[in-house]
Amino acid sequence: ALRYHTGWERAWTSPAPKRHYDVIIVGAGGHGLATAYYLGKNFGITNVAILEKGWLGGGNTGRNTTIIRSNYLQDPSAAIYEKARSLYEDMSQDLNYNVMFSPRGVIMLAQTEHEVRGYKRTAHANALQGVSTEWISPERVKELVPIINLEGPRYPVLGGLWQARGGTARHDAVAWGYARACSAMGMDVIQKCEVTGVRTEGGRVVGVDTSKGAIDCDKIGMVVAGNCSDLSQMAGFRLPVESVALQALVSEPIKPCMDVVVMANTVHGYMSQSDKGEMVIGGGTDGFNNYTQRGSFHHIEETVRALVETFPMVSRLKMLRQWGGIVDVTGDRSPIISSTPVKNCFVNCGWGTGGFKAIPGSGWAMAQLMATGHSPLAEEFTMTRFKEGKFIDESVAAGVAH
Ligand code: FAD
Ligand code: PYC
Repeated sequence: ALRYHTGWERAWTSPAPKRHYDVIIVGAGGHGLATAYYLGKNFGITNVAILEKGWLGGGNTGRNTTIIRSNYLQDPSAAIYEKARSLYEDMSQDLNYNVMFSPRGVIMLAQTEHEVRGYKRTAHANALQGVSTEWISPERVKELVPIINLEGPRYPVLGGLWQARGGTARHDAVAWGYARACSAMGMDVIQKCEVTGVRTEGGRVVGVDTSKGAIDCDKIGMVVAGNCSDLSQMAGFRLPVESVALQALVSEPIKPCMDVVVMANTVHGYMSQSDKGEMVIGGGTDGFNNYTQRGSFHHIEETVRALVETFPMVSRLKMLRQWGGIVDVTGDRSPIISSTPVKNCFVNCGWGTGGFKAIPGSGWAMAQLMATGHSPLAEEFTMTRFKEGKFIDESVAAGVAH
């Protein structure tokens, strides 16, 4: 069908690297591209290269299950995730690129008394933070999700935390939309360009070594998710982050049967239906650190078992594809958006299992931090908080078992 479709205009250019840039962003995932975009849009900084070792969006950004919500507990988290969620609302217009944001609503099921208390507490916190969420009864859950089994052989559904303006977006389109906009501002998006070294002089960053040669720069932003420990080691400091595989799978496409996103964190599985009709399913992280973009097999069985319990119709579905990504997990399950011990070297990582929803807010804050040295949205997310004991504990809101 595409036979006669030749001569398409490229959405972004693929130039050879220049000798020098004002800013180098390492990693062309959603967070790196959004950082570059807001550097240009909000601060007029466009002499920027975004260096990507593989293909654009080929990391976790292109591997995630696209859930967007801002129902976190702590104030700094609610602020940045809600900023992100609100930027998703008009991202398609802003980028003039359809990212298919679908605010269809997200339910986090409560299946133990402990979860009931936890989610009611989150709903109260969200009310104070100006984030619109509500506690809903099992009957309301059933109205929203007719295919659900409220009884559950192990855990009955006792209610849920509902965010009506949460939802999903097309993950690749988010990366492609930002890349096109960056390229249109004159930035260089350079793929197949692996950063292999970070050069410093007198404690400040001066450039990077790459598979396409050395490139000088005034500032560098490391935005490489599961590879952040490697990058920080190149620059001479360590990050309190562990890298671990998280996986997902999709079923064969079926007729529309569920028009909200459901997360069942006690039995541990979550599910939504894609526009193609596939049921998009995910579970917990591997229990050991690794760099395989695959995930352990026993997790598939555990995840599907949890979903069969919650949605009995899943037992009759065939699964089509399974894949994994390497997520970068911190001790308090909150991200790091921070300056580092190396001057003019900044890091954005630690989004773990939940950074897709944060992409625009994170890019907004990181660009502000890199351009001005300070960002109100990022100020609590320093890498020094782990030494100072100022944790931002989001282990419940993360929703995915680590
Ligand atoms: P990435 O998209 O991984 O981008 C980093 C880039 O850096 C990569 O492209 C990589 O190739 C590049 N890179 C690495 N090292 C180098 C180097 N040396 N030189 C040059 N480039 C380099 N989040 C949600 O909010 N909702 C979800 O539903 C959700 N589901 C998930 C499901 C799965 C299976 C997985 C794996 C993750 C999920 N996440 C979810 C988490 C989310 O995907 C990530 O937090 C987010 O995509 C991170 O984006 P990023 O831009 O930081 O990283
Ligand atoms: O952060 O909402 C989330 C999420 C769901 C699945 C993986 N992460």
